[in-house]
Amino acid sequence: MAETIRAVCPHDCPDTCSMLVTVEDGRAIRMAGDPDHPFTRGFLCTKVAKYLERTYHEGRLLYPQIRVGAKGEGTFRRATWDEALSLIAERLHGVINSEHGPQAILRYSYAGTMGLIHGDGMAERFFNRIGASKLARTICASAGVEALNLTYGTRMGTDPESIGESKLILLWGTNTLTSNPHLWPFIRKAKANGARVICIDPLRTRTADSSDEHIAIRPGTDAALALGIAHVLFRDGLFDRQYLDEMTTGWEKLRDRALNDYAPERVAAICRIPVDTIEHLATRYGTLRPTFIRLNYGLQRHAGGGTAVRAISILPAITGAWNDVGGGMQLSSSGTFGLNTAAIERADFLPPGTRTINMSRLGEALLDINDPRVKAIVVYNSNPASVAPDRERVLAGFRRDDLFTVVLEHFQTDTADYADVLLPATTQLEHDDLHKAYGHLYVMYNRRAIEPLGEALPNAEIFRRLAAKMELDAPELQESDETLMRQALTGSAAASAHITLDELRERSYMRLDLPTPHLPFQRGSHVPTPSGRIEIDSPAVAALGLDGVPEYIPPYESEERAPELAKRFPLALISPPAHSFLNSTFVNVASLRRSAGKPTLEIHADDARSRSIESGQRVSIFNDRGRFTAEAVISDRVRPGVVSAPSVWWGKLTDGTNANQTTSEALTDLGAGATFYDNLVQVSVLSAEC
Ligand SMILES: Nc1nc2c(c(=O)[nH]1)N[C@H]1C(S)=C(S)[C@@H](COP(=O)(O)OP(=O)(O)OC[C@H]3O[C@@H](n4cnc5c(=O)[nH]c(N)nc54)[C@H](O)[C@@H]3O)O[C@H]1N2
Ligand SMILES: Nc1nc2c(c(=O)[nH]1)N[C@H]1C(S)=C(S)[C@@H](COP(=O)(O)OP(=O)(O)OC[C@H]3O[C@@H](n4cnc5c(=O)[nH]c(N)nc54)[C@H](O)[C@@H]3O)O[C@H]1N2
Ligand code: SF4
Ligand SMILES: [Mo]
Repeated sequence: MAETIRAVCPHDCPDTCSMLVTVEDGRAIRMAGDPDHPFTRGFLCTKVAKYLERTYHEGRLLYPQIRVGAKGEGTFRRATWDEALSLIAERLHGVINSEHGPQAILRYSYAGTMGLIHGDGMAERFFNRIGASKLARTICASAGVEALNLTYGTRMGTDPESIGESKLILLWGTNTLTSNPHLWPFIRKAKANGARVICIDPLRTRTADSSDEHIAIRPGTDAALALGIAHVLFRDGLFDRQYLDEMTTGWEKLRDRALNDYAPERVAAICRIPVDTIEHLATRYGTLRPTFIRLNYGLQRHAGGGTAVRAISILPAITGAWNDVGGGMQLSSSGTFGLNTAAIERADFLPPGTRTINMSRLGEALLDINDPRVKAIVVYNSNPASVAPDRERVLAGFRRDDLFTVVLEHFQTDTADYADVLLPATTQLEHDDLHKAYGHLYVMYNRRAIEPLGEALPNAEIFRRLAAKMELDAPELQESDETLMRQALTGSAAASAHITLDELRERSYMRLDLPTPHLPFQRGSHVPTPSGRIEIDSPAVAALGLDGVPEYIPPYESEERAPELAKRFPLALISPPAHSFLNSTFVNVASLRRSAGKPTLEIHADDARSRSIESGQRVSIFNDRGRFTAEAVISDRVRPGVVSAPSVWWGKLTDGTNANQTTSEALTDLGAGATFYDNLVQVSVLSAEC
């Protein structure tokens, strides 16, 4: 007897799809996008269409294991849960009771699942209770998050379901068809209504191919382009003075800066695009209505990434685009939800003064920090040995003999190879969870579809059992998933106050209680900043030592800031998400690895010629931090001076290397985020090297 269950895609993706899982005799046999969900609209992406291949993959971890070989070698013996948890309890107690103390334990996680319970839910509660070092989760979005928080007081944007009304759509630093595909039907609707779609991206992505125009900007220069657009808007009187006066602070300062310093000629030189392109773009932006900007996280992975997001996010305030249905801007809808995640995570358990470690500097954390030295690391929902920057240092850290490493995983990833204890976790089909989204406005319930495979356990259950094994007496560490869900839905903000767990379970997803469409910054709206306005001039930004009004900040690794480095390593490497992978997830799924092919480096013919590189040759891509290898693809999809290596490959499934051998631990201007795409390299033919 087949049964259909509604689940939620757990991945770090703005679309948070509703999935229909068909189960027969206890086995999931089919998965499809939910046709009834207003954002999912009946389809899943290339990757998650293979979720069953991943779930029933022969490499699934099915029982706890304890390391027997050298670190990194990946040889383990089977253990019982009791033995594995006893060992972890003993080792963590050992650290807590040593001179190092509990802060020598580091939690390390990101978004393997975005579920509120099995994501950072119960795990945070556990680590707060034992007083482990906090983790600043900066590896993806923190520059943009901080930029929006500082400028708008929250992360809210245009209702994505309304953008079919738009007449001009800027896809800015987003490969929408790859990384946010469920927005595309709405873009298509706008196109059918005559909208013009312009993609701003150094790479000619499949999204650029499907747009009306592609502006191949030089990486890391978007703030200059935004200020150039502002220049034209102010110069030509294309601004909404009433909106600026009522809703913003400091717009005159921005106007003066844009008019004085960001003439299209100068911006053209910074961004290496034609002056006309800037003029046309700005004139269209100032004269068409409604205008919508889809901004995604790609452009903030640079030195000035936070300021770039601030500069772009201010454009709809200049033209008053926020007043229009289908107008405005969206980076993340996550601040709209207001669920009570604090009640799950219990930061109040944490001893005052506990230090924070930045996850984007894991190499530094494991190798250089001594006050106290990290003696134990517990990794879950993340694969740092593949995805964290400056991989050579990360791996050197994991190799430390005096480091005790626990990894909770589905598979034996690059990181799992370094585990002392490796624990099998359930997938989304094997547990219940509660989800918000960052690209739409629905709260969702993931219902378990099948029994856990082998001895796998959900993250929250693993931490409950570990707490019991460690004899931690707090009853909160034994609360059930259901209790945690009810806590998250109690005391939440007005938009989700109507949602009860019982109704949500029955309906599977519920829209936030907001008008349709939701116009978050329409004139007259309350803006949750200290001034109650959109802070174009931000005292909080100034307090960080930056300019209070956005100003172009060149990449760390650029001719402007590091001319000597730029001579030795003249190519800007972008290592963007591959279409068939989700960060490093799915790399071990055979069908998806087949469609990804092999690690490639796209390089422009001019750059290839001067290095005697031919298509199909193996090349070495390197800088002072490290090197990786890939197959050269000569392509006009990259501009001269830019190379692209779709990522994130597992080192162990290639020649042991990936693009993060070259990326750096440097941090963004706002939000202390990772700067994956602020990365200069040189490329040479591999055979010539050896
Ligand atoms: N298929 C697939 N989908 C994914 C993911 C995945 O790995 N695979 N990852 C998920 C996650 S975790 C995230 S954070 C999102 C990321 O999705 P996006 O936010 O879309 O981010 P990226 O793909 O990192 O970058 C988007 C585009 O920005 C461009 N870019 C790089 N530097 C610059 C710049 O300086 N200026 C401009 N204008 N553009 C620039 C890149 O070339 C890239 O095409 O996608 C999610 N969705
Ligand atoms: N060079 C380069 N590096 C990048 C990026 C890039 O564009 N270029 N992108 C960056 C970005 S945007 C991000 S968000 C990070 C992503 O970094 P991560 O969040 O580490 O993402 P993944 O690589 O998808 O690894 C998630 C892991 O969690 C595991 N997992 C999934 N669900 C569960 C669960 O329920 N329990 C447990 N215990 N484990 C689970 C999966 O099997 C997977 O191995 O990578 C960053 N690294
Ligand atoms: S990864 Fe994104 S697009 Fe794919 S199914 Fe999940 S939420 Fe939908
Ligand atoms: Mo991300």
